[in-house]
Amino acid sequence: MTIVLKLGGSVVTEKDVPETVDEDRLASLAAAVAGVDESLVIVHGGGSFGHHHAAKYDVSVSEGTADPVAAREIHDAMIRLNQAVVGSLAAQNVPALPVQPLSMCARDGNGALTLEHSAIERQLSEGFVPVLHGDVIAHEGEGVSVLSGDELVVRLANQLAAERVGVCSSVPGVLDETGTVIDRIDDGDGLEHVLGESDATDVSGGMAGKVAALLELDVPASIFAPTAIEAFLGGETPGTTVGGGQAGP
Ligand code: IP8
Repeated sequence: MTIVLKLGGSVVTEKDVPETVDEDRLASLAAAVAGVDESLVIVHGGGSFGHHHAAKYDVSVSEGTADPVAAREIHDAMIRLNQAVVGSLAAQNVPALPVQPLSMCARDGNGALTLEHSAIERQLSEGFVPVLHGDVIAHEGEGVSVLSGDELVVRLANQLAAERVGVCSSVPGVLDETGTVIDRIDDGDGLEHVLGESDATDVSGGMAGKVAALLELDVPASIFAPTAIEAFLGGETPGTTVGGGQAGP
């Protein structure tokens, strides 16, 4: 079985403090991941690394920049966070390898994403845990634009035919108007209350962007808080289950 797990940027960093890793949180997530026997792909978001730099240059998933200085600044910040995530996993003896989306993904002029996944497939079959991240990628007519970790999760899960998808977030799921976790979301209708702005600087669309991206999955995804990671990795479906058509629990 293949599992794709996203570690949200607001989970692994202090999202309001530029370039600050939440070391304790990351270590506890890495310890949970160390117990997994299945094929596992990890994707992490930008948190206080990518988003601040992207916002500085007005770069988002749709608005690009042709400035190589800006592109490198955003990418390099994500590399620093990726090194911290891979380092924390390695400290728990997880066979983690860093993988850079900038080198394997691109968008065409309509925004359609291509991802060359053969190296990831080979890394998995050799027993490694590829660790990818939100990034900047070449975008036809735009220079580079942001690739969110959620887009990456969806594309990887569909192309690798992953059986399970988990998104570890700073909230226990998608919340309704009363703050209660919504059990299941099958489409975007009636979800205006979750389509608001993210609290901190977020160039990928916050929870709205996350739900919209996850609705493109072939299998259901669970959105859950860090406290539920062991339950998810143990086969449960904590938090909110999004998308996946009829294949849900
Ligand atoms: O936090 C965004 O990834 P996300 C990555 O998953 C950058 O939306 C470069 C801002």
